[in-house]
Amino acid sequence: MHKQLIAMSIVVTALRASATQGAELPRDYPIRPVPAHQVHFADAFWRPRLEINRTATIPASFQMCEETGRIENFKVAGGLSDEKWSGMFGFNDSDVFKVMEGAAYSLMTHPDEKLSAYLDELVGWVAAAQEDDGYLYTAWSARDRIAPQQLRCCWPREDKKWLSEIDSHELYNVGHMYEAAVAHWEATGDDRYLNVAKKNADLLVETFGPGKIELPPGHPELELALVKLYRATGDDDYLELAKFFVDIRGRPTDDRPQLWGENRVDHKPLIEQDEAVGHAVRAIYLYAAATDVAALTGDEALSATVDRMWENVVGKKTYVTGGIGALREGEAFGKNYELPNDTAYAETCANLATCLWNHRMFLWHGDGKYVDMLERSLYNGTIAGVALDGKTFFYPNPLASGGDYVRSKWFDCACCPTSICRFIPSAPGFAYATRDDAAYVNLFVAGTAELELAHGRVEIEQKTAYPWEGRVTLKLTPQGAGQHVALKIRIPGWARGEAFASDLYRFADESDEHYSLTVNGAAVQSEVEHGYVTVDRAWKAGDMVTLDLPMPVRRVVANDRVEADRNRVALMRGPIVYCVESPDLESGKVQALSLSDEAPLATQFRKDLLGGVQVITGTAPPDDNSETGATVPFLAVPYYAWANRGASEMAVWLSHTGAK
Ligand code: FUB
Ligand code: ZN
Repeated sequence: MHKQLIAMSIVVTALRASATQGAELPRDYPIRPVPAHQVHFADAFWRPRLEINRTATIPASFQMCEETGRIENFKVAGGLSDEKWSGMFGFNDSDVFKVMEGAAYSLMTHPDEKLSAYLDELVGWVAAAQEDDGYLYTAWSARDRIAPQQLRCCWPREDKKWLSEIDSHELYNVGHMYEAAVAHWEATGDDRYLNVAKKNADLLVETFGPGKIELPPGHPELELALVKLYRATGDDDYLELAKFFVDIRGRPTDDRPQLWGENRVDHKPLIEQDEAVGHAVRAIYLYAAATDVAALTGDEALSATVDRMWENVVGKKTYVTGGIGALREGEAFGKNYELPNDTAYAETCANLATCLWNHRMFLWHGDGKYVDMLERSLYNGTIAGVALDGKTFFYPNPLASGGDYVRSKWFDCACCPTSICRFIPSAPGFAYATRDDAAYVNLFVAGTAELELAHGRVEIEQKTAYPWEGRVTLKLTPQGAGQHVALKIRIPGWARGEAFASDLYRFADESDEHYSLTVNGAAVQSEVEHGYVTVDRAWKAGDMVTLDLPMPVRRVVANDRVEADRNRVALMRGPIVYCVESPDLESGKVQALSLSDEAPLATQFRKDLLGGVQVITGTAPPDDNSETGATVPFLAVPYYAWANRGASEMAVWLSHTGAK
């Protein structure tokens, strides 16, 4: 990232903070994330994923955007091409923006002239497609050159801009454009793309608001992006518009006398909601944006709302993999405790959206339970959405399969692959955070990070084979000798007897293994508070902290109200949720497997399997119901790695015998 820009945005933030102290927009998150580009992952788990995303997923997604006309559409709208606008969805523009965002992150860590030149070209086409007043939505601008029979949905049905927002995604698209533009500006220092974003956002500020058009985005996302643009530019109008869009939802207006209903999360004002319903991606993006707005404006009702929605989502509507959105119909949340396994939707976009939201909840409240949920989704439901080679994708992520479900190279509605492009490079940004002189270590990933604290910089070098091994060492190098740092290390719930951050799932078995912590070899006795142990002391270069998190194989059971999981058991080890897959069973019949509660379970690292994974092994009765007492071996693999060996039967929740 451009050093000057970092400095500039720190100055903007500081000025804004001092100018508004005690005034209307007084705040921000009390905890600051350490940006992804200041964190270097050098481990065997994440490093290859970041590389694969950079070298395979992003280029392949650009290629698909080319092949499917998504990129040509900008030229068509901008009068640079004689082709027709093509595609099925008005939100196809967003796919291009999302891949551009991922590519910009990639440039921050891997300067690449060819990619840089390609992005320049794309920025030119996006700018060409922007109308003079700032409006940008290729399906509208090229409406005379559209083949309507091709369109399945999501373009202006009304003969006017904006008013079809229930479906059109005019606002959703530009949200993704702002995020890409900010990333591009941060990566290159070139403000051409940022200026396209600002021109569009200025148009929105003129067009929407009290006494102007009073509508929320049909698909939340713009709210998050407006906050990002506000942070990048310091322009309060963008934050105010984000707040307007959050507040107007669920309130009838002249422009939308009939509310759009639950699927659009527009059934009642957000601050009156207490149950997550409707389209899961829309809902979670909205809660994440509401968390931003609550933190930045001090809106207490909104803050209480996001807390309440979190309790509902985590307490009653999340899969053990961290996935959300149970229903295919409407891509929606089910009822409380309605979590079917084989028909689970758990869209990749929804799963990764929970990481974005939980990260914000952590920055707001400083509690490790939010990072526990982030980690659960990150290592399980989210990365299951992309094959190990980064080239094929899941849209829904079921927790059981009869063997007829495989990843695809692309989708007509390509939101999930393009979300992966932008999400994976942002993962290092979840790992560390700061507050005054406190340094939070949230994710355990070998590598280095630079943290700016109130009294100077600290470099942390982390060594670990996580998620396969629970030993983590941290070497601190403070800028000043004897610098005071309150090092806050997350002790995951699963290492403290809690299988989940609510009573939705619990460990079925006991474990008497406990975590331990030493500083320079001397044991540290420190209570876990809000999910963290704190080592508050003066540090000198080379001080070493060693954390040992026990990682026995654990059986997990669901709350009895989850009908789909009754009489079933899942396996976890550390943060990883396991599944049994047919290639690993002699009989291939996953559903017939029944695990005895008493059967010992072992674990080993298999470097030859699925890119190197820790497997769980054991024995189970044969599936022919014979009563000979003979058993057959079984093996469980990490859920995220399933379906990488062709079509397979798979189950996370296994039948079992015994009293657990
Ligand atoms: O509507 C845009 C995206 O397409 C949503 O986020 C996904 O759920 C899919 O419907
Ligand atoms: Zn998606």
